Amino acid sequence: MRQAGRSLPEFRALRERHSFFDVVRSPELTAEVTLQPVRRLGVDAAILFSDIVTPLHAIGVDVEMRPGVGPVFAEPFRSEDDLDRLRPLDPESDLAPVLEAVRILVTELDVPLIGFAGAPFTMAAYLVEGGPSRDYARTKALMIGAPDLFRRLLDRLADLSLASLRAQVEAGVAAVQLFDSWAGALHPRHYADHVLPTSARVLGGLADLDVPRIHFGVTTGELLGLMAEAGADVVGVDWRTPLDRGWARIGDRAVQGNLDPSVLGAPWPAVAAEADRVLEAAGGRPGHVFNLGHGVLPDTDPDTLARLVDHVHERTEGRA
Ligand code: 1CP
Repeated sequence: MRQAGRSLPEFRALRERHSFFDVVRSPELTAEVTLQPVRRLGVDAAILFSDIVTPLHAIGVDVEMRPGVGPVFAEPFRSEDDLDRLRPLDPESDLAPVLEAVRILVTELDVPLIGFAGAPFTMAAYLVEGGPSRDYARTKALMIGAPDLFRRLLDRLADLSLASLRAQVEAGVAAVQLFDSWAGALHPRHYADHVLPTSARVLGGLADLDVPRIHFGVTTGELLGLMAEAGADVVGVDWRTPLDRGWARIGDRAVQGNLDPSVLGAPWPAVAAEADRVLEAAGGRPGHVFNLGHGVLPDTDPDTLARLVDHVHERTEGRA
């Protein structure tokens, strides 16, 4: 239930007083907004409040969080010279407030805390496009036209993600999620050749830490087998792929998903029926993490979210 906070009045009230990065730079505010959805909804885990561009912001890349849009970069990535702007991350100093927030949260939460980072491709897409995009045309043109430079860009971003995730685990998060949200824009061959190896390096670089690693992207139905090969313990499935079909592609790993966030706008009986269909597709097999197929939409009624959590708990009671 990522971005559950967006639907909560208490989150909106706080965001009226503080900018996005003001929250991220304050351990107390980060802890507060991370706790808000947990208090209201009764979910089984919390996700740290931050963003996939936080490590870039922390090393001095000029990025603004534009309301209703997302991350916008003042100087998009264009050439080899721009690699120099991506200096290595020193988590203990660059991410000090984030790590302090994790330390506060693990003492306050009675559910596990999930840390996260952006996967190299999705971060590269923001840097190259300069912000959100529909088609990722510049990113793909760079990938195909200058594969060596593209690989060097992804390698730098992989170093950032890996350093950030390792530091989050050391500070106390119980699981990590690697968001390759926009990988679904790629042809499977392009994903396999240009993207999978660097994502696999990030996931492999966490293997010694003994925390579950979740790997997620949107519109990835055709890529699920390859994403599983990248080495995570849990692979997320968005709602466009039936969960059982996605699971067959993923194989012998856990899955997370995959209720369409839009159904939460329907009357309750329809929401419950849709949630039941997801549970039926999982068939009671161990290793299903019930979740939405993507983030909570801002207009979602928080009471519907709370009711959904209760409903899934009732239906799965007694299961591991
Ligand atoms: O306060 C605000 O400005 C509201 C919007 C918002 C929020 C709440 C953004 C801008 N980021 C976040 C926090 C955030 N981002 C979390 C924290 C946990 C939570 O609130 O639930 C997480 C896990 C993310 C991760 C993230 N940011 C992803 C990966 C997950 C996914 O949804 O696929 C992506 C792609 C982003 C980029 C981003 N940041 C914000 C927006 C609106 C976007 C998407 C822009 C786009 O459409 O390209």
